[in-house]
Amino acid sequence: MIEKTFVMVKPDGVQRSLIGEIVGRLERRGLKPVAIKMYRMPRDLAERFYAEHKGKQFYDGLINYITSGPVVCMVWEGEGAVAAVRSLMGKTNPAEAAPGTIRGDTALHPGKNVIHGSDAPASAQREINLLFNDYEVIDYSRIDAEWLKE
Ligand code: D4T
Repeated sequence: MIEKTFVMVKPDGVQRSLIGEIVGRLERRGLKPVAIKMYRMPRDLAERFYAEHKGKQFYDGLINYITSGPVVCMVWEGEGAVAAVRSLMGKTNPAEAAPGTIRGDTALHPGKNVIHGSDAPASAQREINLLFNDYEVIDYSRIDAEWLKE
């Protein structure tokens, strides 16, 4: 099924010049970008974004980190896009992420793990709605569409 998923290059990814690397890997997989913007997350939005983690031991650090600098917010579309991005990202703890994954190749610590990607279609929709207006998510077809499906 064609899905949309929310992807964010976190502040460490921006500071470490990994935006191009990450966008390149998603493009190469065959996913299509339908929204991209650089953004500085205000604290109240970060708290809504990570509401499910409130009360956990890493929560305060997580909110400080995600608001500490610009992030790149994106929506990517494609067949099974949610799972495709999760597999490209690798495990949350980069120490356990497989080599070849974004985290496995670029990160060392779960508190600085470079990228976020939605974990299910429902959370993707929630996150897209938090970060984008309808008119910022573009509906278009790309010339390679026929070559990405059977
Ligand atoms: P995100 O949501 O950032 O894509 O990460 P994941 O989906 O892979 O992981 P998550 O929701 O379980 O965790 C959210 C966020 O919290 C940070 N974190 C997590 C941390 O700093 N220490 C920890 O022990 C855990 C579990 C990393 C990602």
